[in-house]
Amino acid sequence: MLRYVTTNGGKVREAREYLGDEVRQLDFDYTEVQAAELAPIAAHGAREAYRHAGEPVLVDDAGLFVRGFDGFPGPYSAYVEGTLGVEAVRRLVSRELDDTRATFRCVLAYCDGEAFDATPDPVDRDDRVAAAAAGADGDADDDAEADDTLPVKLFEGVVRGEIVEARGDGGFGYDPIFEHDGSTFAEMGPEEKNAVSHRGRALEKFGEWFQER
Ligand code: ITT
Repeated sequence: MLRYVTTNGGKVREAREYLGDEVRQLDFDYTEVQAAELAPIAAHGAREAYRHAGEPVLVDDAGLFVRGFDGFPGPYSAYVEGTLGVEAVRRLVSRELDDTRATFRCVLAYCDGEAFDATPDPVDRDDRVAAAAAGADGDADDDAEADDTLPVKLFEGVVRGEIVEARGDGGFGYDPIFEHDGSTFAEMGPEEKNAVSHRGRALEKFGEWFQER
């Protein structure tokens, strides 16, 4: 059984549209290492979640990257949603920026403890850098070295859009203020959102690979 590792029920609902009922949520709050990219965070999370669950896991790390803010809030999107809030992000963008373009990104990281062609080096190397940094902070028991040998496969989806005044009441998180092709994600039904969204694109890639596996 595949475990979708997230504390966010909205993500699981979207994943089920692609992967069916075989997917079960694993409500596990893995350590989010500090990194400028989503990939090392997701890879680290997948290894930790697999060690915790002992069965195949899929971690979903996502974020909203505002172009005029050099990608902020990016990997910090959940923290910013919980502190400033979505509406404050919208106001900040409209006050400070002429260019309101943004992208949503989603990285899925799969780990089942078995060997396969892991995602090429850069991601794993970043992960090692993050793990080494955690070790340098004095965490002598850090088992990052053993962890590193666990292959992780990554799948990424990206969608471009604009930050707009909130519209719609579907979806979750930043959906009401993210417009793609004339509609906000919160104005779209789940299928419609999945067909174009960052998560939908990543899930599609994962689904194809997983089926062959
Ligand atoms: P987990 O880490 O437990 O999976 P989370 O909600 O904290 O749950 P992330 O760390 O990936 O998820 O944070 C991503 C942030 O972006 C968070 O504030 C989400 O609400 C938001 N987000 C992610 N995907 C989204 C989507 O499809 N639509 C709107 N907001 C989204």
